[in-house]
Amino acid sequence: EFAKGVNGLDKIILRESRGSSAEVYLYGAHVTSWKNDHGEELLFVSNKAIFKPPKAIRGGIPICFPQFANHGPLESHGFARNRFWDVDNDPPPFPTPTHSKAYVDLILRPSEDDVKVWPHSYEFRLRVALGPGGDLMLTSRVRNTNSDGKPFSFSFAYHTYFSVSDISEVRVEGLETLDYFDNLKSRERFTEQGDAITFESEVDKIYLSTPTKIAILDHEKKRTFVVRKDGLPDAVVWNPWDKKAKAMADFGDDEYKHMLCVEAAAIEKHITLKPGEEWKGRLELSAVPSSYCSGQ
Ligand code: TA6
Repeated sequence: EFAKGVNGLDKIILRESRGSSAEVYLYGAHVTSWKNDHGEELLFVSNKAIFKPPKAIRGGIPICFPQFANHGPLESHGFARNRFWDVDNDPPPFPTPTHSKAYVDLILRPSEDDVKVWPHSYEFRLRVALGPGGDLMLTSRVRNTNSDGKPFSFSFAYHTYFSVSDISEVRVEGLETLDYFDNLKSRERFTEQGDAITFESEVDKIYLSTPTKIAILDHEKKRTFVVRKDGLPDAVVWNPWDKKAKAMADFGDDEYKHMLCVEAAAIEKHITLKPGEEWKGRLELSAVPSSYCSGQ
């Protein structure tokens, strides 16, 4: 169903029969809400988020494309997150059907101005779907439609902001012993040691070639988020902590305690598409009550 969001921006509300829901803004194809069947919000959106172009919405699931962060000449995280997408009424079929009635298809094509900063022709299709159990599924399909025979390369991330009760009680499992780039140490390459990842200061790391499943355990809420990804080898973990929080105009000073970004991404190895080729990147999120033996 269509609705008006903050500042009159168009959004689409998805509702699943058991009660879960999600909201997607056409601005950025940005998921700003994902609620379980108890109506509890599972994504973090800042109280100070600015819902006004060209600023990207702080929270939810920004789409980083065709560039991650400032790893290139484009604006931070590329431009997909601050463009107006269209509803795609007739998307090409998926090889496997979406087992859901609650979904929407969006499409982004380059404008004349976009071509000046990134001189390529493409179709970027995003399907956002709610599964019967309330899982949130995002499928991105990027096709090279260049008519000049040229390939293009890009990096990508689903920059997901999870809502957590207390960051100091959170741990992330599935990234132990992996190599990562530390953005706080001039992107040096390190290897993670020891146990699950916990948080006591700013973190901004790109884990490389990760497993397809990562878990975020929120002890206080007794909730585990399970992130499943496909076509996205890397995973970014980010929490700005207190100093960086204060430096961001669209983020509350204490909000870092209640969020964690775990981002399914393709960063280290860029994706290259020849004309006519298509890439697919899938993210599946579920939120389950933690049992005593979770993580074992
Ligand atoms: O994904 C982590 C990161 O690249 C951080 O370095 C951080 O600054 C953040 O994303 C947010 O970027 P933004 O452009 O949305 O302020």
